[in-house]
Amino acid sequence: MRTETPPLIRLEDYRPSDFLIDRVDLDIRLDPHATRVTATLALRPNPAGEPGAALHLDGDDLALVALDLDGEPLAPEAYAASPARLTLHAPPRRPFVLRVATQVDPTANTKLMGLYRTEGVYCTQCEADGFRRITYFLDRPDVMAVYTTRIEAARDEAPVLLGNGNPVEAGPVGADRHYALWHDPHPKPAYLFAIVGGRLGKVETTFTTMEGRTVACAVYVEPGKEARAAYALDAVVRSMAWDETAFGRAYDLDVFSVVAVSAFNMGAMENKGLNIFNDKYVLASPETATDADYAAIEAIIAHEYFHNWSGNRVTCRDWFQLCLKEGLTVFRDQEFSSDMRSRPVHRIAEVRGLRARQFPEDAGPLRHPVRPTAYAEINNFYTATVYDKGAEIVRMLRTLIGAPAFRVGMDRYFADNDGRAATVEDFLAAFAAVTGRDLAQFARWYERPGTPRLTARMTYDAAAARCTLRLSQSLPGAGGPLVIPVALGLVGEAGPLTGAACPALSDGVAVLDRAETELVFEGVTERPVPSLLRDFSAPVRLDLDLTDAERLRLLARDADPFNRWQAAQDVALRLILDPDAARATAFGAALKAFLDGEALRDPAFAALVLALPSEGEAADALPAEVDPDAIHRARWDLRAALGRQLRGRLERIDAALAPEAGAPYSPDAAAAGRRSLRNAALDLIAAGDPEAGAARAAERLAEATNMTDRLAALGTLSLIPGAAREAALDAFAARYADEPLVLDKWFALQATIPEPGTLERIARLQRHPAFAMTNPNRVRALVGSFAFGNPTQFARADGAGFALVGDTVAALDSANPQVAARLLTAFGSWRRLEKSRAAKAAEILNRIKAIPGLSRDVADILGRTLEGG
Ligand code: B3K
Ligand code: ZN
Repeated sequence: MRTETPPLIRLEDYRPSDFLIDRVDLDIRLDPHATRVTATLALRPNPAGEPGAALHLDGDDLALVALDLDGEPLAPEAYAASPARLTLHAPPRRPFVLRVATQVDPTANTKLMGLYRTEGVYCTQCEADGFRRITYFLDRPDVMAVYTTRIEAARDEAPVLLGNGNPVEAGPVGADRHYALWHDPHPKPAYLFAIVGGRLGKVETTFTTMEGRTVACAVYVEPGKEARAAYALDAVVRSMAWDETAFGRAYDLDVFSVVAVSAFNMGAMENKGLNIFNDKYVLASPETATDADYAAIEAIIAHEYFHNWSGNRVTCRDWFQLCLKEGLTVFRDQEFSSDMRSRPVHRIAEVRGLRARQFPEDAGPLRHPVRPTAYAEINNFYTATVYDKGAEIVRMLRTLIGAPAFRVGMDRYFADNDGRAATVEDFLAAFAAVTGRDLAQFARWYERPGTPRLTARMTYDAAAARCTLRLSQSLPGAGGPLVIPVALGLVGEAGPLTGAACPALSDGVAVLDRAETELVFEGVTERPVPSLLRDFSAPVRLDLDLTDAERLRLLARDADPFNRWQAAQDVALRLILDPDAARATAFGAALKAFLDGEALRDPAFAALVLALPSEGEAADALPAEVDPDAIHRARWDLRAALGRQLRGRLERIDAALAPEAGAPYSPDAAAAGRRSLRNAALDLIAAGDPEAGAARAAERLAEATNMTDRLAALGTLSLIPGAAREAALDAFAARYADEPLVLDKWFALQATIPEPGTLERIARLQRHPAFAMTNPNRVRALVGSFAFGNPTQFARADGAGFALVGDTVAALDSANPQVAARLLTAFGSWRRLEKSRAAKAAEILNRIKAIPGLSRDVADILGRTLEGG
């Protein structure tokens, strides 16, 4: 048997379900190997469906144990059951009750979809199609039901029993078992179903909503780690308060729980009232988590909580509409983090993420529209395009109509669609209704794959004091021009030219909705530098022909912090792609002046200015024939030169930002910003002078009082081969031998060392007792970090890096296809590599393709990666 290309499901084929389910009563008797699930379903024909249709319930790997209809057993010829489907050939044409019993083995569930066990804790993951691995069901998001769930388990195995909604009752069952009954009054699709059972510690607090409801908020973690859940709980409360002020959204149940589990396929899941999290995004202490971990916990707690409205109360009609909940919810969590932290710094972080993940996706064989039109495996569409470009579309909409109208439109969207399974059209209709605008052309953003190019050319007429900006857009493929909001301004020698007037600008934003347009500024008294796409007002590639000196004027003088940062990035990127010592020195001089002026005023921002574009970004800027070694060398040389040139400044920063002895750690943005600049300084010093850098990093390791500083120092040291590095790595592993999440950092750091020896190191680490193929965090830390974060070694000329990742994909596929498929996406840019490396990548991809019985997940990614141009 050879793996076939899996069949496609198409948006244009959508039709309503022939049946609806109004109520679901579940009785779940937890047992490690034989969990019995009895589902009582109140069904009725859907008036919008086909009259007299057969009833097909979805299943996945299910075993039917019992079945009756309105209390009567069904004749064998009345139905057909397979692991993947339960069919009633001639169901009643009136409402009826179907009782279905199934049995599942949570311990044997390595796919981590449906009901499974991790470290003895029972938990579920149902999005996108995991509920059908628990019971036969109409497992599609437009079938929404009210759930009542009775969970029963052995008391010492699972003293804590949690379900969706509110707790109704609980009590003993015989001598050793007990039960809990949960009721969720809000109709929901099956993908939001969840239960948890286990031995768990908790931290809790209450939150009173603006509607006066008292909510019991709790975070459940492995017993003994309660103190590490405090930050997550605090983030829950801040999220609840923020959604009330920013969007007028109040929580709607008496209980809100977050549960951290050890083995989880992704970051977290927004199950109604019972969010289940990868423990990496819950557990934090100064000793075990970095500033970046704290920021990620805050953002993901907020993201899942915000889904309660954008996703749960208003859900998706079908999975093609995924961006309706994901893009919108990413936008909401970005706004939350910006309000909690520094807005410009956060915006830069968002755009770096977009460019690192979404731009390459949009330029490679896995490209797809924000709203895809066809899929073989929906779990492969939880992508940077759906999430992050989806969020950029919402942001552009706000820029176009203005923040006040945006808020009114959001209110309208929630009001009109509450309790419904909605579409992208429903979303846009709310904003069209409140603004009177026609958003049909704007909607193209959801349909057109690829990153548009925005080209800008300026002419200046000194005699007339007139400046003309010609803007044009291009995006291969049919479909007409997009609506691109371009925030912009003109910058003179001393700063923004406030006297320049352009009637086409409204609030500093021009709207480019044709192939090209011309903006004329009058009253321009000196030759300006245009500052375009301020705050990254649209997810496009900007082609703007400026000299280094002009860009450095923006760094020094622009009013827009994003474009100040962008200007330094642009100069650095050109220096990586086209090295030039004299220009590098001029760049260094500009950075000096920048640091002198304001490094200590906004350290977080200064750290971002000092961070050069990544090797991935440099590769992404090249049309083809990418040689990762050449990029690495050029970037490395530039860092070394800057490290030497800025040495004095960097030393001063290092001294000025040294923490006071005994000062307690705080994860807040200001403190994190100081650490990030001081650690960036250390890293650049080491780049310029590895010997001194190694000594200094070893010193820093010894005196570090928190994981942020310790890991940063270890990272600096990890790039300097020698005995000091190995000793430091060993000491770190010994110190954190009982801390899986910290050892993940240790795995990841070693996997990204850009040296040939890394391959051998990874082979050794795969045999380390803390490594386990059954835990996605371990696999992502070691092999994922290598595949996505070590471009020179992953794309080694001898193909050994590709082989390592390919072997892992092959070894993982039958146990956990979702994680295997995600890892395989690392090959997405293979065609753009120089020819011999591309040939090696193709060889490995074809080797995987020849494996019989590949999962649909891997076969789908593989097919598109090999076929797409
Ligand atoms: N909605 C989930 C992701 C589910 C992924 C399924 N393969 C988490 C989130 O985006 O909030
Ligand atoms: Zn989400």
